[in-house]
Amino acid sequence: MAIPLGKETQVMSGSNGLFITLEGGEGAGKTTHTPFIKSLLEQAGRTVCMTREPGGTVLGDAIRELVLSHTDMAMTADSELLLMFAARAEHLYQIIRPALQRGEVVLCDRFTDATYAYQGGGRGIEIERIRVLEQWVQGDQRPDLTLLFDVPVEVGIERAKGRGVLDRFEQESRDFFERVRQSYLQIAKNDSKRCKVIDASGDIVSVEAQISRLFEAWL
Ligand code: Z5A
Repeated sequence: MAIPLGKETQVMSGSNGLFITLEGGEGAGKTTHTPFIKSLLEQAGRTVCMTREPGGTVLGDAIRELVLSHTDMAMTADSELLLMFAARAEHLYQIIRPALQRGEVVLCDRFTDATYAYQGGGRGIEIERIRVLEQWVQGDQRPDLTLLFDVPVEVGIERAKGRGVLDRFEQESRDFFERVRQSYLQIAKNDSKRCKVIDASGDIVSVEAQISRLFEAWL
């Protein structure tokens, strides 16, 4: 059954900008490489709007705090899923679609692929249920390009360890993160035109070299 688009989705759809998302498991290096990607885009003459999920708006940041920091609060997988999409609906309405309509490049640290990987692969929610929400909240809006930073789970966990207190996701098991990784790789396989895998297991220079090559071809 086709879902009628919400008022905000209808009003704001259509844009001239570029929507780029960064994805990957724990400690894969998205945050580390964001300034480098931003500088490549700016050298190409583009204005970049940097943002992240969950977050990017007052509501999104409040949801981020709820789902990440409150490690002792009971939360079903469905509640977590719905909160991710509530944050996304606001993010699309307030930040992403307006920036795209101004012709900017939106560089977003995580988006709906993270929902498929974490709530789908990690928590085990059926993909079809996630698809319904994706269509509801986004309409036809999808990223133009996704960089998937891929590292073996052990490497990612080891890198992330040095950061002190663990959030709700960081407290998950190795198996959880393996399912997340495999979900991401499956997404990239199914949608290889949009989703480019970066081997992020090497040092920072080697990861930057891959990113540069990719953007040379892509831009
Ligand atoms: N989540 C979800 O479940 N569903 C959703 O729909 C969405 C999100 C949108 C957000 O957490 C959490 O929300 C996320 C999924 C969930 N949870 N997890 N896990 P976040 O934004 O706080 O965390 P993150 O996105 O996972 O960030 P991260 O763990 O920090 O990963 P990263 O940004 O990819 O890593 P990094 O900070 O760039 O690097 C980690 C460390 O490794 C750092 O010390 C670096 O200096 C080092 N590093 C990075 N690259 C290298 C290389 N190449 N060599 C050596 N060392 C490196």
